[in-house]
Amino acid sequence: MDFEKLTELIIELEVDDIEAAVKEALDADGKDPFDILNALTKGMDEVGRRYEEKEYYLTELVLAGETMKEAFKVLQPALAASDKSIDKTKIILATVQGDNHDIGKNILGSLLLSSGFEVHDLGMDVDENVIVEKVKETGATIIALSSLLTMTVEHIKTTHEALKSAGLRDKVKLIVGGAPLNMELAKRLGADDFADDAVDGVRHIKSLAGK
Ligand code: B12
Repeated sequence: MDFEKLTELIIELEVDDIEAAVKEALDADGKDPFDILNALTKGMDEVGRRYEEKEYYLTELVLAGETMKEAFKVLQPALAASDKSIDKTKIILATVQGDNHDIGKNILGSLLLSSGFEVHDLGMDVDENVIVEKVKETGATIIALSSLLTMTVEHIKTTHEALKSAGLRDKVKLIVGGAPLNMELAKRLGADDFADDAVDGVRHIKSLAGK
């Protein structure tokens, strides 16, 4: 199992074959899990490029996320067991309270994982106090919130305020995304940043993390 093949499997969205391929690379070939991660990330970069060039659409982006998730099932334990450390910027990911849309959030989550971030996904309909507690528990420095409903964007503000009350607001960067938002509204609600889609979101988050 060579690295090009792993990159290719991601680009070709081979969701059914990727897990076995990563396993083979780890077990039979004894490959370094970090080199495998690099090969997979290279594939995701290409998927992102194709999406931006409109060669791939949302369906492909979703499938690429699923393919990465399958790969991570076997890769994650190997990465954790390895003594090398990668940059583990911690990110809390959630869909705001009252909102049960999570497809976009999940795509962002899988792209962040494949970029080597430590992702704490709290799911959908998440109360701001749960987010505050998770920041305390993990020491996360970035919070990425998704809101798809006009009705729920207010919860970005309540999260911003809850962080402020807890004395944590200046310790974290808050980035938001979702169709009803734009940079201006995001800033008005107290967020630090906004991105239109998940690919751009990863780019913004890398910059917020100082990478
Ligand atoms: C699928 C869907 C659902 C599914 C959600 C399933 C799930 N597990 O997510 C179900 C059926 C549950 C649902 C329910 C409802 N929905 Co709905 N839903 C949609 C739909 C069709 C697609 C959303 C989606 O997944 N898009 C694909 C993903 C990939 O795109 P995305 O979420 O926008 O994410 C991208 C970017 O926004 C960005 N992004 C997203 N989050 C983040 C976060 C960060 C930090 C960053 C950087 C980027 C980022 O990156 C993503 C990928 O590039 C949209 C219409 C549409 N075309 O958007 C309506 C839509 C969002 N729904 C809507 C409505 C009204 C509802 C309901 C209220 C309907 C009802 N009357 O019951 C309920 C609300 C339930 C609730 N409490 O949340 C409206 C919202 C209108 C508004 N502006 O408020 C929409 C726009 C449909 C419409 N035109 O009316 N819905």
